[in-house]
Amino acid sequence: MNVQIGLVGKPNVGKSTFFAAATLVDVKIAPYPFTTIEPNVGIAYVRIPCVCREFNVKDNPRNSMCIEGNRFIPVELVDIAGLVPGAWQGRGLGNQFLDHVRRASVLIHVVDASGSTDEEGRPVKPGTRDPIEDVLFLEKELVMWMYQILKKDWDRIVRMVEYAKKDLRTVLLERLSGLGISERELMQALQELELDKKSPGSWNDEDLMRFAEILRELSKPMVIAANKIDIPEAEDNVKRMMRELKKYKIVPTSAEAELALRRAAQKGLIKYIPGDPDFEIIDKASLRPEQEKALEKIREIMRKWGGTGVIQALNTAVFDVLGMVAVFPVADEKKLTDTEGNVLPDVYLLPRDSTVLDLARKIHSEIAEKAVCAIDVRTGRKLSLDAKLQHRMVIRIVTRR
Ligand SMILES: Nc1nc2c(ncn2[C@@H]2O[C@H](COP(=O)(O)OP(=O)(O)OP(=O)(O)O)[C@@H](O)[C@H]2O)c(=O)[nH]1
Ligand SMILES: [Mg+2]
Repeated sequence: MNVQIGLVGKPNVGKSTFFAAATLVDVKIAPYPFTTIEPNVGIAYVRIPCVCREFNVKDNPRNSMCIEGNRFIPVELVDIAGLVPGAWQGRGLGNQFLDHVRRASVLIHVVDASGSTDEEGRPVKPGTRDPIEDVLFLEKELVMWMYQILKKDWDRIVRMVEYAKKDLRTVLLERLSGLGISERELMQALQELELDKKSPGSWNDEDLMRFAEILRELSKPMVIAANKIDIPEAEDNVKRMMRELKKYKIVPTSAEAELALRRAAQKGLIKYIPGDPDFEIIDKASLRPEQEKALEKIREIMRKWGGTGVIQALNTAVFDVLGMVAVFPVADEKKLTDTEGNVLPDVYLLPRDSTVLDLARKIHSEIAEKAVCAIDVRTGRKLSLDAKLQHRMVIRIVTRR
């Protein structure tokens, strides 16, 4: 698995609740700050329409799941400790926190949209805290963190480039490799700011700060989960966030509702496919009145917002923000099977702009060595090894013997 999604945010906003709902791993959830200290790591799923219905086959998935024509693809989810202002200087669980951010390819910033927690996560009356402040603060923490990593070493970087005549890109890439920044991202950042034309000795603080800002955007792209939408005060805040924070994708969520639904479904009380806009009560007689009331309240929230938003937030992170594609490789393009006869067994998530050859490499190095071309199974068309993959393609890789 190559996608790691990090859940970040100040304490007490619902990160662990989101994590528990998405993974069904039992973790500690409590109404006070710093409940989570060690990060929780688990498997969550993104959801796409499976191709089984379109091809009219009954599939037997191996690396994913298919529920009534919806394919659920595993991704790694990490629930990180809460972040408080000044973390980049080591406040709170600062350094530990940032260490876990390093590994994530995309972040879901869980925000308390109801405004019922202050800047450090202590409970306050709903509507008191402006969640937009929380978004801006986290952004600043991440930028300052990157800025400080660069700043600390800048004199050395200058010496290496100007006296030891090393290439700026190579030196920066090495310095930033721990942050998961690729060469392409680095080049893009340098070009956008026209810093590639400037010698590092002449960069001023403002250059360094803008550079850190762009690196943040490129290397740790972010989705905002505007959480706690079940609290009435959240509604106006969510609307305002959508108006004022155009730079981010904002997904309204109720992690608590999703967790309740998944648990009820696990117990067989309801039928709910994660990500659906609604659910069905299976056995009304076995529900206690307060359970039924709680479920009906959740239904109202879902009607209003189109669902609980948890799967939507994960999907937005993987497909919209990272731009990944999900591809179904098969060995037999007529039967849509692998070599063992499993129908549509696997689906792979690949980064934006991946090619047929990238897919082959991902399946097996031997397949990549022997690959000559591929078939787009939907159209029957031949694809070269450098052809770009598209989302929901079914592909047969043709190999020489
Ligand atoms: N109303 C409402 N409450 C929620 C929601 N999600 C989480 N909560 C509550 O918010 C409180 C904090 O939840 P946690 O999941 O522990 O928060 P956290 O962000 O992991 O907190 P730390 O680990 O301390 O950083 C708990 O009382 C949850 O029940 C939600 O969608 N709606
Ligand atoms: Mg937590």
